[in-house]
Amino acid sequence: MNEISTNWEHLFKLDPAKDIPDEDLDAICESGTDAVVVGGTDDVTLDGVLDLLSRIRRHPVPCVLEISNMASITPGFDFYFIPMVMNSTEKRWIMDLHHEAIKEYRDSMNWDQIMVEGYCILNENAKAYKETKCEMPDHEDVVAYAYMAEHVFRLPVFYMEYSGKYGRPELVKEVRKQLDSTKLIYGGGINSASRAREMKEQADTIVVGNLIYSDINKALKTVGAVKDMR
Ligand code: 1GP
Repeated sequence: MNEISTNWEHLFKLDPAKDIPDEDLDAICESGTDAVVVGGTDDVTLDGVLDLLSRIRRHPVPCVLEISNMASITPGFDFYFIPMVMNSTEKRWIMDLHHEAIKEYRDSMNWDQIMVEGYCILNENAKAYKETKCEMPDHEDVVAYAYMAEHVFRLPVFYMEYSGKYGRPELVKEVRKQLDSTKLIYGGGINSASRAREMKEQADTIVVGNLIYSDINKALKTVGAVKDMR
């Protein structure tokens, strides 16, 4: 396991399809977050990714590309996260796209920079849920996916993705209990410092996305909320 998955507590996720003023982007990068992730579902283009990359690069914060499609893959990021959507009903989102990418990029892949994420998408209204043709797991299913992420696939990370919706802390807690070496990332619906703290009590890492665009000041406060827990 590498530094990526062991130490990070707070991540901001920027969507390349959304506009963000320089002032807000600078504040995000200088907030004390552990890394800024670039990732989205709809309209993720190479131009959009490169624009964010060049602006984030003015700051020392680590910069991660969460790969959503082949067309927007580019060198220049510190790390690359590759989602493997465990509750997708289509093999394409679990293995085939990855297979295609390996054939194309194998010679230039540096595995010290790459992390495969066992994704479990838990909001049926999320674009990513629909796009990847997910089915909704019940609690027992989620716990079993987490167990598989660690013991079957030996993934460094299991990501409970509620994108746009706040999840159930009790379920996150239950999932966390399954995991030993695999780290737990939680993302979705964190719209306040107290929610950030509540989910960080259960998960190793929390991700804040939409709040950056709806209320930048509240988004910035989630960093301190998490870091003050130590
Ligand atoms: C999305 O998990 C992240 O991929 C964060 O979710 O946008 O709801 O904060 P929100």
